[in-house]
Amino acid sequence: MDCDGSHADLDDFVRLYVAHAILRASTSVGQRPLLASDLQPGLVVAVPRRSQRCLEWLHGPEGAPLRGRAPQLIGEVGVAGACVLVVTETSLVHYTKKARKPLSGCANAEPAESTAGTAPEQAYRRQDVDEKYWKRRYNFFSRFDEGVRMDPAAWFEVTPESIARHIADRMPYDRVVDGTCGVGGNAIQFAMTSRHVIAVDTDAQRLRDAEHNAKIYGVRERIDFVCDDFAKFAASYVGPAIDAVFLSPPWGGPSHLDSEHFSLKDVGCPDIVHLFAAAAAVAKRVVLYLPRHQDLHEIALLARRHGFAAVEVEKVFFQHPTRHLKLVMVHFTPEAVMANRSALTTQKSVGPPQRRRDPEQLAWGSGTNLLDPVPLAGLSLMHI
Ligand code: MGP
Repeated sequence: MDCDGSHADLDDFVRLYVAHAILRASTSVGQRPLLASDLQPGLVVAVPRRSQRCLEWLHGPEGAPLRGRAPQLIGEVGVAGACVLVVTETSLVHYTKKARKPLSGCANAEPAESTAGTAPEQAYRRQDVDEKYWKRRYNFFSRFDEGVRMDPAAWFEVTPESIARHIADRMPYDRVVDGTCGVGGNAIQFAMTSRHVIAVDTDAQRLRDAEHNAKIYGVRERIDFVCDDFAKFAASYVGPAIDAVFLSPPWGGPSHLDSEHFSLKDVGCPDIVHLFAAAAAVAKRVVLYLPRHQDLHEIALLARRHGFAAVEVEKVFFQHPTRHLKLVMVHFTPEAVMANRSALTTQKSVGPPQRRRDPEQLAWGSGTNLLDPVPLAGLSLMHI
């Protein structure tokens, strides 16, 4: 299988192995959400069933799932195609505490203007910030005390530095776009491993905060900040090829955990499906940062809609205070079909950034092609 985004061989594989699963799924009654917490590392074939209304929402009223084929409708319910989910687990042991001294590898770090935000409206009063998040401030930014700027949403939205580092380690490409930059937690780490980062956000103030934070980390010059809606940015993009797009959209705040599962439809603005479509149109790799209780059937639908026959669902765990699933990352990449048998479960220690990392050292190990499959570890609806 080549990695040019065409999944013809894998399509055959999927058809061969799951045709009867689709048949059985189409006749089974109802379907529970498919949650990462129910899945062990390995291969899972997701065969989602959805109502016509839901399929239209995901695919548009004309409906074009499965590359031009209409969903098989059984009454009002359609089987919208199968997708291989390569389930991996990463356990992060993170030592992102207060950084002790300036980064040794970032001699060009520009002095940030001052401490904790400088402008009076940016200065934090500890009592204004939820205690739970305040305690985690060095987890969010190990250099917090050097003047890192946050805003009210950033306290619950920003990607903790250890996770942002891990994501960047996995995406050491020439040109990476962070389509939902916020105050820069991810963009800064991408700039440590990629040659060029484009950080997009609709909020000009958040971008200014991100730029300020990037100066603290000494990576300002490797990031272009663009104030725009990501979908518009992607539609009009004319620059050099983008290797990967990272999207960490809003999930609706901390209350997203109140519901049993998270649907991409739970957030009206921005429309996550729309953002994803824009990203998939401009890059062959898209990585989505999603809540731990995301319904993965929707991910299967999205993948099939955009021609990805396989995606990697990475369950990210924190080890402290007890091991718990923090979130899921979904890698829609041609490399997702390359399952490295020995790396489905990874434990990784992540400390504060020392220096810009060498992209050559970071390429994610490629492994066994799914066309030489390992025994299937599980299935959303039934074992095959
Ligand atoms: P969480 O799911 O709200 O759990 O956030 P919490 O309370 O940190 O869980 P605990 O059990 O570990 O205490 C987990 C991580 O998800 C956060 O650190 C953020 O990086 C990210 N996150 C949380 N929210 C609410 C959002 C969001 O709305 N958008 C994005 N992009 N990320 C979020």
